[in-house]
Parts: sequence; C-alpha cells; structure tokens
Amino acid sequence: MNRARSEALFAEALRYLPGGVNSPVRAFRAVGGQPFFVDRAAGARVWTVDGEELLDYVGTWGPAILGHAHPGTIAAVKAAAERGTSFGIPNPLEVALARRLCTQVPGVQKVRLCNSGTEACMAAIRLARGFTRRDTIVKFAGCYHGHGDSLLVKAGSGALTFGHPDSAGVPADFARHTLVLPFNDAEALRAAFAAHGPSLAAVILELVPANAGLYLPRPGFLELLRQLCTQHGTVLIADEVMTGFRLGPAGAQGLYGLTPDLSTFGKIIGGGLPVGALGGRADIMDYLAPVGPVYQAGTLSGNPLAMAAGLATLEALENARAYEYLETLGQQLETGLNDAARAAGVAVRVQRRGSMFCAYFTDQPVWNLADALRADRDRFARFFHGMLARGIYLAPSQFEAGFLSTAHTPADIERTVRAAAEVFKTL
Ligand code: KE4
Repeated sequence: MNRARSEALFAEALRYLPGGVNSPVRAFRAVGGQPFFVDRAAGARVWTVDGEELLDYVGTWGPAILGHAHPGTIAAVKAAAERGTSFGIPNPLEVALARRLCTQVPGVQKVRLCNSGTEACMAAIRLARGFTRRDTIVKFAGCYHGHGDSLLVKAGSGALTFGHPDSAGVPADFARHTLVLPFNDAEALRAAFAAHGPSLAAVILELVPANAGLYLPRPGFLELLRQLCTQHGTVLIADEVMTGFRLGPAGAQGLYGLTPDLSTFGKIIGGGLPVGALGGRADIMDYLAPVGPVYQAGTLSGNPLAMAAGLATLEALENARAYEYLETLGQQLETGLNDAARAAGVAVRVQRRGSMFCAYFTDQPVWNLADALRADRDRFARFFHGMLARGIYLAPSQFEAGFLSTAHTPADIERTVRAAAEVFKTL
C-alpha cells in the first residue's frame, strides 16, 4: 500500500509534535512502522489520507460504540454548535447528562463533569483524600487511570512496598503515597489492608482491566475489595472511563453487581468529544467546591457540544438492543479468532468482555499484568501489520484492547476471521 501522503504528513508532524503525535500509543512504537493519517471515518470504517479503507477495531479507543459519525450524534452536535460552542455558564445540557448518569448508574448520586478521563481520575483521588483526610492510595499493576502524577506509579520492590514513579517528572514524594498491588491477588489485598488499612484513602481500579490487553476479575475478588474498603472506611473508586456504558447500561459495576463509592467515566459519555465525569455517593461528592473544601474546576466542563454528543450516544444505546448485538458480535469474533489460531497452530488466547477484546499471543490464561507480559509482542506486531495489510486496523499494541461497535456486522467479523486465519499461517 502506498502511504506517501501519510508519510509526508508524519514527517511534518515530527517537526511540530513530539513523536509526531498527541498521544503516545498512536505513534506505532509498540508495533513498528509509521502511523497512517486518517481523512475521515464513518460507521465501522476509517479512510486514510492515502485513500485506504480500513475496518476499524479501535473506535477512537472506546467512544465510537455506535460507529464513527453516527448520524444522531452529528445532528446533535451541529444543532448545539449553532447555539454556541462554549458558555462557561450553567446550561440545560449538562444537567440532562448529569441526570442520565445518576439515573442509569445506581451508585452515582451526584456527578461532576470535566474534560477527560485523566481529569476525572485525578479529581477522584483528590476527593477521596480530602474526604478521608488520608494520603495513601492503592492501584493495581497494569491498570491505567490517565496521566495524573499519583497514578503514574509502578510497583515497589516488594508486593507491599510503596510505588516508584512510572514516568519522568513524577516526584518520588508523590509516588510514595501510592501502593501498587497485583490485580486479582486476594492475599496481597488482605495484607495491604492489614498493614495500611487505617491510612488508605482510596483504592482505584478498572473492574475489567483493559490497558494491558484485557483480563477479568477472578470470582470473589471485587466482593473482597468492596468488603475491605467498607471495613476500613477506604473510598472504592471504579474507573469506568473505558467500561462505562460500554459493557452495559450501568457499566461494569452493573455487570458485576458492585457498588463503588466513586466512579469515573469518559469516552462514550462524550460521544467522541472531550469529556470526563466523576460521580458517586452524595456525601463524598459534596466535598467538592463550591460546596466543600476539595477544589476541582474546568473552563470547558459541561461543554454543550460534548454534552449533546454524549446524550445522543446514550439515548441511541438505550433505544436499541445494542448490548445484546455487541455480545453476539463479540462471541463470533472470539470463537472465530481462537479457532483460526488453533487451526494454524499459533498460541493465541482471545480474552473478551462484551464488545472489548484482546488477542494475547500466549497459550496461558491472562489474569494480571505479569501474565500479560509473557505474551509474544513480536508475534503480535507481525499479526498487527498482516491484518493492516488486509485492511483491518487493530489497536497498535499487544497491551491495548479492541472495540466492537453497533456499526460492525457479522460479515465484517467473518472477513476479519478469514484475514486472521491467513495471517496466523505467516507467523
Ligand atoms: P483520557 O484522559 O485519555 O480521556 O482517559 C484516561 C483513561 C482513564 N481510565 C481508563 C480506564 C482509560 O482507559 C483511560 C484512557 N485509555 C487510553 C486507551 N488505553 C486512551 C488512549 C490514549 O491514551 O491515547
């Protein structure tokens, strides 16, 4: 495929943007080669500036659950834009989206809207610390909660030692307030609460971790976490930026029957426009300024365009049998890929929840980051490029999830499985 236009654009981008991108994963560093540039997108497809049509399983990293340029979303954004693009004044659309989030997610009594998942997770940590007057937080290795300093922390040397910065520029003093545990490790969780329970402000997690591929909570793990947080007065924060309204009308917490104290959202609730949200127990949320002492603010928070796009998306999800359809497509893709890999004699495990999936190049189940790191990244990279050459765009990293939309069809899945069967034979 001749990607001369993308290559020229990337050369120019490198002059003005670090790595030529505005978010690292887009640079294809994990799979090699250069990124293509998109011209437009519609439904389950994107078209590159070189005229290539690609079947898209990234879906702008989650927001495009209805497919790209969904007519209802576009119409809503156009109508809102005619009335002004930003006010910085309370507007009816932000109340409407807040009402919908509080209505659809039982544990959410109040929300604060912001402009990214990172903002929402940063604010959730600050709010939990302000509410409990404690400093220490717990996160799990492999879970990503945006690029806030307290959360760019990797595990310390021992399972119970405090974290170290996972990025340059994060002071060690910040990281030492973060304890990083292995996901799905009940003993480590019990030990952490036994050792630090009274000083733990919050535990934050993805209920279905999908930033190291995709793995699932072991039976009982979430229930244990809920019980320990309640017992110690620790705020349980469910980061549903990716899973919120992706895995069901009440997100992953609805699926697993978990009631967190706070939840964060993003992606789908903005219909592809910049958005984030923090929500949960009213007694905690009312610690936020201007009511309480925990400061959080944003020029574009509650922006009418993002609100209109998010409302249109959530309304479309509510009126269609969307989640049943997405589950059917997901089963077809998971079965098809696993069967094709087995037939080719290639060690691949497709792990999935609903319309989120990951093809790990390993023959062992993946329950945490350590398991995920055993996957064969080089083989994944060759698979990625083999599929791209066949017009199928997967997430450009073994440690990302793929996303289905209601715009994908069973014929798209059949085509994808046929292409994978060909590529598996070349690996
Ligand atoms: P944003 O700040 O990117 O809106 O959200 C951060 C975030 C928080 N929590 C979870 C569970 C997330 O998945 C994310 C962002 N997800 C990545 C995909 N792995 C966004 C893609 C990117 O960083 O370019």
